[in-house]
Amino acid sequence: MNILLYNPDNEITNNFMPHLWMFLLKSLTPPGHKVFLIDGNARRLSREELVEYVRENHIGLVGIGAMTRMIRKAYHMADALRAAGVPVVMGGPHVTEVPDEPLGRDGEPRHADAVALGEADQTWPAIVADAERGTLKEIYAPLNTDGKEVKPCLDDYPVIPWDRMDLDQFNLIKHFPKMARRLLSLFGMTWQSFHLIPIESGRGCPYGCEFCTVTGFFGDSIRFRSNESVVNELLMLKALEKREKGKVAVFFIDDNFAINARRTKSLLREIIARDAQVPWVAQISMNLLRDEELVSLIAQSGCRWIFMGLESIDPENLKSVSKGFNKPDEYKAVLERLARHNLHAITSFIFGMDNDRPGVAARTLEVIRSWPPGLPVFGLLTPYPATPLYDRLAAAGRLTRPKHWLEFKPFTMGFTPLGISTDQAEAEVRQAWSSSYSPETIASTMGWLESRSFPDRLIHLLCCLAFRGIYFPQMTRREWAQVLFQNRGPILHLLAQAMELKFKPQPREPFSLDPQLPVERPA
Ligand code: B12
Ligand code: SF4
Repeated sequence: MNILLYNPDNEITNNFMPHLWMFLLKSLTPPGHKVFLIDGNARRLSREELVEYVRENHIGLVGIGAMTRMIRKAYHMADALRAAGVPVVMGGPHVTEVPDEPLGRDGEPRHADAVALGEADQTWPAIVADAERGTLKEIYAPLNTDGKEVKPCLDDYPVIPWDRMDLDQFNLIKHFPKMARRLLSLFGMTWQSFHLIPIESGRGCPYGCEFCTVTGFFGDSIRFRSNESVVNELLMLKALEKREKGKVAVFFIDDNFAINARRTKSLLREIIARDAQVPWVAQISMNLLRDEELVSLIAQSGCRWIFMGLESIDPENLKSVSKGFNKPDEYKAVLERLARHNLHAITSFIFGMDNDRPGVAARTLEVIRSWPPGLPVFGLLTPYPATPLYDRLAAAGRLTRPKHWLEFKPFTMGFTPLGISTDQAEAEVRQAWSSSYSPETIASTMGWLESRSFPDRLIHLLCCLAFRGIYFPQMTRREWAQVLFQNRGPILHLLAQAMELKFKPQPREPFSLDPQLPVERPA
């Protein structure tokens, strides 16, 4: 049977990384089937185009995965496929939390023939077998004989054959502006491809932050893959980049990559010992980054960016969402430690929490300005279905759009905050993005990074320009041209330095762990 796994686009931005679930399920598909992958973020298809693709390739089953944010689009596409007579199975966090919705058991139209609840590593082969026989059930759940949910153990994690997958649709080099490619080539970075590959080294997070889907979905007991299997995957990717004359970076998508510091350190030591370093990014809670040895190993093993959910600078807010383990007093020291190790921080903030008042953006920005510059991102507190936050707000009658996902609007509140109006909360987010990615801020950040290596600065500038696009639509050439023009100062400065370096060859700055790197931002 031919199977299509499809991930819809989010209708707003281009995603920069493929979704792991598709590659994982493809690897777990029993032999004898052919699996096609389409990520709508990389390859936008209309309903008609998708149906046409399915017809042309004689697809017998379509699997659709989606977060809450993309579910409206997922239903829209599923409806067209089902109307064309192709069975659709849906999986992922959203349909797991509200399975009645895709199955039309809530009185609304049905969108899926079957739903895979929770982690589908074990149920997927059964789904494929039933679909082939034409006996799809409505619900597939990973239950044992006592009817209890079983979380897959990651000891026997499959080998994902990245080196044999068609990754062309995820080649990011295609999105690099020509000027950036020319600049990179001046430094011998004549990459034919650039891929950001998702790898999981473990699943689960015990912290149970109120707004988060993860603890409920993956559970609070953490499961890890063996070091060997993770390192082998990295080595496979290194071989791939050599073969393709390209570049690979890795996103360890674990929810909390250092949740067990002892295990993380042993993995990082093995990465270093087996020379499996590639540039990588991971999500790590700030409380785990107090450990100097851990941060040093993180840097030595290839990490370049760490994503931290700082959420708020107000301890009361953090307590109100069960995230009191974040200590705002410590943020600066942690961020300075990362900067000393040449690690870039992606800091995430949420506005609209119960203790937020008008002016929260200005207050947060002032604090951010006292830190080494990073890549801040801002969002609004969003009640995702089945989270404790959703239940609390629903019980208090505070949800203004209880099914906000069916009328998805980015950066729009779905409930009434206590100390700030919804309009004001949305304006605060706008202000935070405008200020953090203004040409002035980007120029000042680049000034601060002046002592870093040229490639490091170039990549940071590209990240700033790309991150800006999370809030401000940047999908057309015209929009990109505007952004490049607005930021011509630091771009031309880098270009001039590139020329100077090219024509007056100098020893390249080594990757530095020098603890004397500046961590104070210039006034
Ligand atoms: C990586 C990641 C991202 C990446 C992008 C996604 C990508 N390209 O991989 C980035 C960083 C960009 C991102 C952004 C966001 N993310 Co995110 N992200 C994740 C993360 C950490 C890992 C996803 C992953 O690969 N997991 C591992 C795979 C194996 O698990 P899985 O996807 O759930 O798949 C399994 C099952 O669900 C099932 N399954 C999944 N799909 C399908 C389909 C079929 C047909 C079947 C049968 C089974 C099946 O089988 C798989 C194997 O068991 C998850 C948390 C998590 N641990 O999953 C959050 C998570 C998915 N993100 C979340 C959110 C909220 C967001 C944002 C909206 C955050 C924000 N405010 O901006 C944005 C939106 C992004 C967008 N494009 O619009 C939430 C989603 C909650 C929800 N109810 O939808 C999660 C769960 C985290 C959380 N804190 O709650 N994210
Ligand atoms: S630490 Fe992160 S992954 Fe864990 S529960 Fe909190 S928000 Fe979710």
